[in-house]
Amino acid sequence: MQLGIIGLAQSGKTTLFEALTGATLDPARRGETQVGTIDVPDRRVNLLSDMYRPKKTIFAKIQYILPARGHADREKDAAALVGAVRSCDALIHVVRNFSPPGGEPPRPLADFRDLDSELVFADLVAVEKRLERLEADAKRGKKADPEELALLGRCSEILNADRPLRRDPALAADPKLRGFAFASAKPCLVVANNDEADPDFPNIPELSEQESVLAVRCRLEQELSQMAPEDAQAFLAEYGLTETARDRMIRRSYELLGRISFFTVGEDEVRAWTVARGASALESAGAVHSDIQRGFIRAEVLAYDDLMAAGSYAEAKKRAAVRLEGKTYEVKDGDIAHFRFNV
Ligand SMILES: Nc1nc2c(ncn2[C@@H]2O[C@H](COP(=O)(O)OP(=O)(O)OP(=O)(O)O)[C@@H](O)[C@H]2O)c(=O)[nH]1
Ligand SMILES: [Mg+2]
Repeated sequence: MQLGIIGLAQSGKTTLFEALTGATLDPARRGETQVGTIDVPDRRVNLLSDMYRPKKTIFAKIQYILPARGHADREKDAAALVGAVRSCDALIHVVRNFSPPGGEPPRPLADFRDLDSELVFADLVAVEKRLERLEADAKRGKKADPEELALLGRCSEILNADRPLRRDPALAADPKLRGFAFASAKPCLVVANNDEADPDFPNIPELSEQESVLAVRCRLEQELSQMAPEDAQAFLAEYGLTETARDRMIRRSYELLGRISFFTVGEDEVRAWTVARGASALESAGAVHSDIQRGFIRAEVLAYDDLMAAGSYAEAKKRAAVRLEGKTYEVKDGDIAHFRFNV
């Protein structure tokens, strides 16, 4: 899962990136594009690892991308930003909700709309370019795909009304539009960057199903990410927090993107994989390896809870908790899968 961090200047993007990844950026390089990869904590993986004692234990990963600090020119800046987050599955949009010393009071909703409009504008430019292209082709006798035309027309309508494409989830997820990688179509986690003293939810109404709002005290969380675990626990308690922003945001990202985890286990490796909720056994096999997908025969599936209740794979088998499933089986969160394949 790849998440892009965006936000207006001085909103706290770098601070959040550091809080999420635990990295401390060299001050001289703070303006450059940063990529940070973290393990997704999952107790089930730890317990599976205890059971199998594998050579390798591999957690699911999240990659955070922090685009380089932008141009002074706003339009160029937006274009660069959109380019930088093209490959991301979702966006984390940081809005300032703290007052810097001697600075302007925060205006989170207005800031959000401001940058969001830039995404909308960039997408609109892309849609219009494509429509012009199709029109030129049509003049030369090449017939356009009517379905693509209709989809682009619908996009153009929404974008022209200054609305992000994510407000129409079905359209935003249409496979025929995937190649455009529209920025405003990506699900968006809005992070209100609160002051240290302010745990409260900002005055940003939950925008839509595709925009999930979270209040995070980024500077505080950044300090927290640098601490030893014991100190961090005490610090969390002191600020009335039960969980770090990092963990909260991982959970929200999975929810927002509708992702689940399944596991592969063995003496060599215990590993967590992330797929879309609703993914079939065949698609999930593809997440592991394209050869396994190509040569897919069957999946041997056991629910994590059933394995733990039985105490061992062999015992789970005796209890008939291990099932053989075909290509179309919908993989569930916590499934342990052995793929049988032949290439
Ligand atoms: N009070 C307070 N200040 C913060 C918080 N988060 C960030 N800041 C301060 O705000 C300033 C900007 O933070 P950065 O993380 O550098 O923001 P940015 O969005 O990366 O900034 P640019 O890269 O310049 O666009 C820094 O001086 C931070 O220390 C916060 O939660 N509370
Ligand atoms: Mg920065």
